[in-house]
Amino acid sequence: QRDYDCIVIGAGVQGCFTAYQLAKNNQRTLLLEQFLLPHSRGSSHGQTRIIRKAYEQDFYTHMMEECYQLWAQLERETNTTLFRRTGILVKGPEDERDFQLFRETLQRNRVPTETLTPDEFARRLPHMVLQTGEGALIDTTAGVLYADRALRAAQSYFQSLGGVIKDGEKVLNIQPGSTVTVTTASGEYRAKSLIITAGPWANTLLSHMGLQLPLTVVKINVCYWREKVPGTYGADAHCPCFLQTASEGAEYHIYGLPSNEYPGLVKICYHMGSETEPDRRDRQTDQTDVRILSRFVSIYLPGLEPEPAVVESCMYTVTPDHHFVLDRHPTHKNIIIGAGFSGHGFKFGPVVGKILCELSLGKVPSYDLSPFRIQRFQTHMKSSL
Ligand code: PYC
Repeated sequence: QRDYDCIVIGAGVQGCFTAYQLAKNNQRTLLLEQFLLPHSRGSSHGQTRIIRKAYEQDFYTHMMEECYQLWAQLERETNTTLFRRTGILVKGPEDERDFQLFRETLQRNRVPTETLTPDEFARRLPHMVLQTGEGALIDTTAGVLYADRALRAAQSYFQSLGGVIKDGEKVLNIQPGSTVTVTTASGEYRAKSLIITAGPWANTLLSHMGLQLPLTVVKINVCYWREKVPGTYGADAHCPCFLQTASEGAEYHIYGLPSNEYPGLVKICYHMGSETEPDRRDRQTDQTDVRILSRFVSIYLPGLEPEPAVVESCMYTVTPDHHFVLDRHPTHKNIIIGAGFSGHGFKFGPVVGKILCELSLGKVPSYDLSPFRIQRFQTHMKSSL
């Protein structure tokens, strides 16, 4: 079959959930992926991600309300466990704006939160360090998402609704128009609308339509740290996920998850990396993020060896303000763009899919999309708007 209602390019988490939503809306949908599935070349691979309501901006906390419901819905539809509740510890210099923003958003939105005094912290989290002047909060709604399992679940449910996935098909050309034509090495496909959810390859695809967004692709060293005593930081030992706000020596956040996928190893990442080209990710060998993490681990997590035991790679596609792009192409209104998830988009997959589906069907979106509009970049991209 060559003719569809909608084609989605990119089968990462955002593309899979978009295709799933389109199929639920009775759209004949093709999901195209350049690599054979599953793969670890983009931004959606790996076994786990964090889900949390703790955010610096209300609009993300609001979107998370529905995200939790939609994750649970996919669990029921596919009879799969996708979420484990662990809570997330948010900690950092109490007088700094960054920490205060989290506290205020949690309070304003009445997210179930615990505030830990230094004594409570020492009792509850004896293997973590709270320095003088640091605050500590636990968003008790947070937890771990089983990421690769979630992608498989969304894909299989999409296929069970008649959706078509073609992997190993790189897009060579896009011809906009009232019918959009997408050319791959295997031929041409046509659809009434196109949705681009291509992660680090967003600008490569948008170049076919004369658009370039101010996106920076960075390589993230995903580091796993060995516990000196196995289980110390395990989910079974009630260790929460954690988020260290910007602190001395770390301009960006540091995130950690309790040991889970690799027994005895704790996943901790720095929320920024060094710029890379998506097809040359492994040529980027900068280790600045690993050095920042080593210092963090030796100060704050004394029960871990201070050098990573395993380092995997991932890419973030970062916008100047770290907010997503969820919008129509400025001139081709039947081309919808989901991009720039800036390393914090995975948990939003179900709601992003719903929004991109709504845009493609010409429905009024369920959320105020002003933080996510392309127009906000006008000063960055005068030439291509
Ligand atoms: O947004 O929760 C998050 C996150 C964790 C690791 C990277 N981003």
